[in-house]
Amino acid sequence: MPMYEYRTPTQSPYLTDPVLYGGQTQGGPLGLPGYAGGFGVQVQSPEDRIFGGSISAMKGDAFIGTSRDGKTNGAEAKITGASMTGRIGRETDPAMVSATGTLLEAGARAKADDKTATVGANATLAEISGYGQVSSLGNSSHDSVVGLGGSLGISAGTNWSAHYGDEDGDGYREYGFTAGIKALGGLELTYKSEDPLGDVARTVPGASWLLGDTNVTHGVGNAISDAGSAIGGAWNSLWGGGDDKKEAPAAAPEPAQESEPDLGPMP
Ligand SMILES: [Ca+2]
Repeated sequence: MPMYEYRTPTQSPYLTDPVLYGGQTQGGPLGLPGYAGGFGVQVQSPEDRIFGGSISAMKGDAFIGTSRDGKTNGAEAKITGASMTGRIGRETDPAMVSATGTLLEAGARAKADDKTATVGANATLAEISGYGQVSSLGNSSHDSVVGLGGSLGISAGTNWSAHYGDEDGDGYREYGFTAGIKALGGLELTYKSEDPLGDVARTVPGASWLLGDTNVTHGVGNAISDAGSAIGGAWNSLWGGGDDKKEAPAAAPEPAQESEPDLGPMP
């Protein structure tokens, strides 16, 4: 990946973005080639800390194809005058709250990585926003996350996301969405669940007791996968794979041998 980067030397565990970068990229879920470039400073705490946050100043980032870190495909352009975020709790903790202050920001995006796909655009002169979520991630095969965000300020925009990542790494993906819209203030709603079909079913009285710990979505997904395999297998045998052709001649002589003893006792 021929990428030019000027990075400020640091011994800190906090992630410091380079002052200037740019060049060709390759990667993401689709393995697309691309270009990325940017400037500015961002200091961000590691995501596994309970108390975290970030500070950005005079920061711009843009990519088309694949992002600089090689994890995202699509396109995004974003410029931030100044931004500061504080966070208590992590993504997989039972509760997480964050607060952000932003001055002069504009951005647009249509992108997807292995966990989330997002389209949206926003422009901000000055804004304060907050977000809170409760999560049962890491407890069962049908965990869910519900989040609510609000903002107030001279800003406008909308962002829509689809979620399909496995944040708690238990083998069950969390499917869901984030919908956000704002004009001089706004709201953002997040819902993610390892079992969205089961969540709907569990609203029926008594269904929760019947279903117990069953993940309905995973079962339906497996059924679709099994049906796909069966169709694939039938398709292969119709067109005769190498193994099927060997079996057919071996099976054919059997009825002929069986018919001879039948004819014997007749006369
Ligand atoms: Ca999961």
